This record gives sequence, C-alpha cells and structure tokens, in this order.
Amino acid sequence: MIKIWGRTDSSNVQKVLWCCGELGVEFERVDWGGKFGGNDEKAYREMNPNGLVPTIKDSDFILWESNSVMRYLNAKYGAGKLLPQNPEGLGNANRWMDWQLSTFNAAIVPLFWNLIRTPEEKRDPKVVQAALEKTTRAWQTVENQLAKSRYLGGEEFSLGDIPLGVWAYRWFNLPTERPNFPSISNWYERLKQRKPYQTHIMIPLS
Ligand SMILES: N[C@@H](CCC(=O)N[C@@H](CS)C(=O)NCC(=O)O)C(=O)O
Repeated sequence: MIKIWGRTDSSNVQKVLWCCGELGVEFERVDWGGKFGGNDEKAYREMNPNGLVPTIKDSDFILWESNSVMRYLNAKYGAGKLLPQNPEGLGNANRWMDWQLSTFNAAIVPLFWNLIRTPEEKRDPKVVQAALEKTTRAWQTVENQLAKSRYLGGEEFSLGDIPLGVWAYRWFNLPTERPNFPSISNWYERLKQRKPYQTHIMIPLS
C-alpha cells in the first residue's frame, strides 16, 4: 500500500487522492503540512527537499510533485488508462496539467487565500479584485477549450482534468461573483458525478 504525506485540504494533495480514487489505489495518508506541520523535519526533508506536500512512498520509491505523482500512479497502477493514448490527446492533457501549475495557480491562489484563509478584517480588497480579474481571464482560456471538447484531454475524462477540476470546485464555492462560463459549468457538473471527486474534492473549503 502506498503512503501519502499531506493534509486533505491541500489542492495538490487532493489531486493525488482523487487520482488514487479513480485508479482504485489503496493508500495510507498522514496529516502533514499546514497546521499539522512536519515539513521541516529532517527525515521529511530527506524525502522531499522542498518541504511541501504531497510526498508519496511506494515500497522504496519516493516521489513528490503532485502532477508527476499522478502520472506515476497512472503508469504503474492504471496501465496508463487515465491519459489519452493518441499523441495529440496526450499533449493536450499534459498541457492543461502543466498550465495549472505554471500559470493558473498564480492567478487563483491569492484569491483563495484572501477569501478563505484570511480573516475578513485582514483581507486586501485590491488583491482580491486583481486576483479575481486574473482568474476570470484564466478560466476564459479553459472555457474556450471546453467549448470544443467534453474534457480537457478530449472526449474522455483524463488526468488532464484533475488539476483544474480541483480548482473548479473551489471556484464555484468561493464567496465571490463569477461570470457565467457555460462549458465550464457543464464540465463541472460531469466531474461532480464522479465518486472520488465527491469524496476528496467536494469538502468544505479551508
Ligand atoms: N508543485 C508542488 C507544489 C506543492 C505545494 O505547494 N504544496 C503546498 C500545499 S498545496 C504546501 O506544501 N504548502 C505548505 C504546507 O502545506 O505546509 C506540487 O504540485 O506538488
């Protein structure tokens, strides 16, 4: 059984938990990071020099970076079933995964932190407004893709949907106004039908 270090309200840990659910991979999870601490412990840093969550251990193999962890689990326990087999679909799925980490996160994280993890009196309205505008522009890019395909990697659900799918739940539950993105809404409705999404992602925001 694999071991996962990471708190359940971390978006990057949630990706791995959702992926395990899709693949039927059993795991033991330890609350780690955030209010649980542990990231600076020497033994943890030896596994993950970034001092971040998640980290996984599968027998003697240790891996960090949430998207890489999902690709590993899919290759080892899913025979690759959660990634498109055709090069174009694979390229698309990988692109949306990488884009979430490289671009989308920078837009939405300040919004999430201000609205969910900061007491109301300490929120910065300027940061909230700027982040909302940036996030809306980022979702528009996703909307344009989902107007052309049911899922981000093509017509079938894939790992390409997980990183942004985690944030879709958060976006639709943030206490803020949102423009209407019909294709994203339809995609989100489809994600909400998935059991691992219900279990690991649709939990109170914290
Ligand atoms: N690129 C890394 C980012 C990991 C990351 O930033 N994790 C955050 C939680 S989402 C973290 O460890 N924050 C400090 C903490 O939880 O103590 C990944 O995708 O795994």
